[in-house]
Amino acid sequence: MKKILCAGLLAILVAAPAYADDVKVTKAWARATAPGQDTASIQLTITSKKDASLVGVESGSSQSGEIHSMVMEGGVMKMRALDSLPLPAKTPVTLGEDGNHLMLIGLRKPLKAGRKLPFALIVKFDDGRTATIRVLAAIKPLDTASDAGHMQMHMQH
Ligand SMILES: [Cu+2]
Repeated sequence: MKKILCAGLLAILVAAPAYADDVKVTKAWARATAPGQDTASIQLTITSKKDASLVGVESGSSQSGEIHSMVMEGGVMKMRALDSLPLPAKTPVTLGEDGNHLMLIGLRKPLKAGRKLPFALIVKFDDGRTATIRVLAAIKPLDTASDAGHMQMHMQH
């Protein structure tokens, strides 16, 4: 990562030299989109060296991004947008397993399996500083069986 200083990464290092390094993101992935689907759910593991919160997600590939959690409401699983998600120091937080995930809304083009989806996470440290972490998510082939339920929920947003 550090060896490749593309223009975008350089900008981050200049803006937040110490802090971009304090957050590690691994196993980021999304599913390829089905025809007509314009949202993408991203799963990943994020670890911050210091107490912080995940406060945003954005991508040039979509109009907006949200942090989502799944909650039971009257026996029905629903998604709710979170303003922030706590990232306790040195504790890996996995978005995906527990129903939390990142959602890109208004995709500008379909996600194709095998390509990469660039996006950025906005992390706010408890000392008030913020950092932007650029990540590439792997795009996995569409799994229609397990994705149908998720898409259904998003149509009800
Ligand atoms: Cu969602």
